[in-house]
Amino acid sequence: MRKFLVLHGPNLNLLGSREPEVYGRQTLEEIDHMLQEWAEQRGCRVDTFQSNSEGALIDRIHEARDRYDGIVINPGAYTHYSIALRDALAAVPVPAVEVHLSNVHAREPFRRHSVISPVVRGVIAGLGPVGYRLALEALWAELDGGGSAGA
Ligand code: CA2
Repeated sequence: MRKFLVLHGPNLNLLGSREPEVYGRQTLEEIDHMLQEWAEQRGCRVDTFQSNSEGALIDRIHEARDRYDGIVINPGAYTHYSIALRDALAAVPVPAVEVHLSNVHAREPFRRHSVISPVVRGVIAGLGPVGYRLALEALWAELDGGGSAGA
């Protein structure tokens, strides 16, 4: 059975409670539920994990080696500066997709730069919660031999 790991970074546990104009009204629990429904339809497993701690996210990435077929990660604000998270993703040979709920390119200039993007298969930003599902679909297609546009 195919297995995917979805990682949610810092502050994403607050979803639904504040800044709905930026991040929407869905709670993280509702997003995770939507991903479980996707997993049921596909007959695969999706494990979800949220942490406000860089180290906890890195530990889960390390543990993903040989355990998961793909990783979907919204690194939250770590996107913009965590070399440690980037190194973990680069070190583990599991394909990963970076997801952002908001369109980071239409916001403050500091959000336009991601230190994570160079080490993942692709990036989805600005499409809200559906971005997570699209990321899983992309990883699924790659496992089916769909390949990716990158090198
Ligand atoms: O758009 C995204 O998904 C982000 O990764 C979200 C991060 C932000 O730092 C990135 O630049 C873009 C922040 C997540 C904070 O989530 C909140 C949710 C509700 C209320 C307050 C914060």
